[in-house]
Amino acid sequence: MSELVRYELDRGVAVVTIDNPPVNALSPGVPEGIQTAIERAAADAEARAVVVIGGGRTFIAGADIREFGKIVSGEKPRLALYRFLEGIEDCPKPVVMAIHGTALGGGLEVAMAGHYRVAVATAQVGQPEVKLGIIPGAAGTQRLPRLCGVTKAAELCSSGDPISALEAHQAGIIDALIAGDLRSGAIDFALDAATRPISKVRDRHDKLAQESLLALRTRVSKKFRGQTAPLAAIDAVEAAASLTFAEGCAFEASLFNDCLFSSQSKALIHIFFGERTVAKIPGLAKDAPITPIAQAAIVGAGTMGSGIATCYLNAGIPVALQEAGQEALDAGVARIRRNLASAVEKGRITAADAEKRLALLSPTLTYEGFATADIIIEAVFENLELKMQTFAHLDTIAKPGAILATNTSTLNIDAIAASTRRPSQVIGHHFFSPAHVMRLLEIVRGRETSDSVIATSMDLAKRLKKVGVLAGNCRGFIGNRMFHEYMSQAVFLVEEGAEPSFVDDELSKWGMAMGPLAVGDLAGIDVGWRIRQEFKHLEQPGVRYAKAGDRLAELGRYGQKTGKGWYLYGPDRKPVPDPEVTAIVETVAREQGITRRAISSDEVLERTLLSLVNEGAKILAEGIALRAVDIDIIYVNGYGFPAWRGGPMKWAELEGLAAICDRIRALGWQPAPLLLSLAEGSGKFDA
Ligand code: HSC
Repeated sequence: MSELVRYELDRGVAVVTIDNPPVNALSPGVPEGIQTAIERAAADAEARAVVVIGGGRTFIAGADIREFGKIVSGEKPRLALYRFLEGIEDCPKPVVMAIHGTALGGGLEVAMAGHYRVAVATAQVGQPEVKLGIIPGAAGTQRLPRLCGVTKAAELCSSGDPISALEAHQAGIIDALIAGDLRSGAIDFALDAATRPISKVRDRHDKLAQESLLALRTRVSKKFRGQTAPLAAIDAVEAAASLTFAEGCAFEASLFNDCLFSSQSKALIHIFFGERTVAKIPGLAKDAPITPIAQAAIVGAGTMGSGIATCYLNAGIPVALQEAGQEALDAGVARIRRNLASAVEKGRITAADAEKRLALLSPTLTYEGFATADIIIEAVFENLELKMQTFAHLDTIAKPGAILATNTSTLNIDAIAASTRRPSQVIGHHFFSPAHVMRLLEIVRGRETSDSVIATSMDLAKRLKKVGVLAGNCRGFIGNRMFHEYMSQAVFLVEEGAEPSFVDDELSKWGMAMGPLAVGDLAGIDVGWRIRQEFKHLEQPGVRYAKAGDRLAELGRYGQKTGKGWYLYGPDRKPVPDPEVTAIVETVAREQGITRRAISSDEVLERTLLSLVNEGAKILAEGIALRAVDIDIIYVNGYGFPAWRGGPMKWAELEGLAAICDRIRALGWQPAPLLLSLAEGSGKFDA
């Protein structure tokens, strides 16, 4: 027997245990091990039935995704996989799949090849392949509709979202829920099943009626704009109703192949592993102690402060929230209440949960509760002098060992740290607005930040349900330094003749969650304007600066909050193009001697996207980002960059770095030296 799969007899049942930590993926050796065990059980006179169960924390989490990159042709491995699953189904003794943790992707496909599935109530099942840019590739699109019907199967395969064991039981995917010990319950179930005839899922037809999937297709096209796998998953499931099982599998196989070899799947797999890679910090002392965070305090109850407070409350961490004036403090508390109420409305938490969380909040005008806090987060106005004063004060009240974090989005962490006597305890925690919604936390290390403070921050990010990415200290760090270049190009394009809505539409058609100018209106044009004032002394003669945004801010057009910015906004907050903006921009262009002209869609995409890539490469070369994937994870989670394009750096790599350098030159710019050297070498950022 393989080391990855164990075989033992228990009360006359062959128990086959998969033991491939951490998640029992179907790595090489696992399918072979299961197959051998099933054959042994079939021949074992003492075994009346078989139970297949996962060792450790889960059933099978799917195919081994790391293996996908090695596949050059999908044919051979998949055919072997189909035969392996049919081998389970052809076992003359009942095979019961006992599920705990997750049965995902290939894991659920293995489970469906069994004659029965039982699960503990906490288990989850699903076909998440579309999240990796592929579709189920081991007959999942053909067996699932045979268990739960075409519509439900198409929903599961196209959304990629898992469902609870309870829902799977109601849908017919799971035959029984086991209370108490899973292994023992599954053996009881198997002994009972041994008294009944066996039926194979692939032979079932009773749930295979043709159903209209039009509404689902429309929903999926909208939700997964630009992606091919979700619609391909629907096609494959739909085919189950009209084709034989073997024909359906062949159809699935051809769609699976198209998806597997697409750049969308490469991009999404890169993001899957990237989200796990960013948690690993090379060079950080392995034994760096993680400070237990039991209590937090926040300075500033504005939009950011109250959003950050909501995150901490959601994680069950008590928060002292300070503001200088009663009115502002009350407004902050009201915002937190609204955030929690909205989670209740959406059914994410109960009203009782919301009250419990709110009870953890202590609003204060006097820094009460700060002296005992394990972490203090500063979320005051984006002004260096103010932040330095705030930190100097926090230094006098925080307990020794407390972490002092700043939510600055651009300012110098070292300057802020220098205003305290404990620069090693100071770090940037750059949250993205709305802070309780956006998944990204950019963690900015200063020159003297200790390993322990970094390790604690990375750990805390997970507790707050964020993706924490470590960045070095420079103006704007990773995210906003790149965004500055991107936004500047968007504004230049408008100054040169493009309508704001044209720039935004082209980028959102390309896949960005929102266009940059609409983002500016959402975040507040005044924010960027104030930051530019802060850095005005650094402006150089002969270098072009985006002026039109400043002009809008000077006219009080701050964006959504004032009802007008790059667009006009009514109560529905939908952006409406405003001829006044065109007139303002024309004036700004005239003042700068710019002759306005027609701008093509290509030019919009090239200038905005390549500005991101070129600046990203500089950031990488300077060591501000640890790896290219850190930049990608920041852009996908904080800036609405489409995950299926892999983030700006992976996108550039998939386009070909040599071609990217040529395209940058064609714009009259200099490619970053790192891009040039990689283009001549491996063509890959992580080589
Ligand atoms: C699939 O199954 C396709 C099928 O249709 C078969 C197709 C046939 C193809 C034939 C060839 C032609 N593989 O997330 P965590 C690693 S597609 C490899 O921190 P958690 C992960 O990288 C697959 N590695 O744990 C991490 O490694 P690290 C469908 C995998 O408890 C470690 O395990 N399945 C892996 O928070 C721990 O992971 C999925 O998409 C995998 N499948 O969450 C499920 N899964 O420590 C993907 C995990 O070195 N996985 N790893 O960083 C998950 O959603 C989550 O990992 C779990 C656990 C919910 C399972």
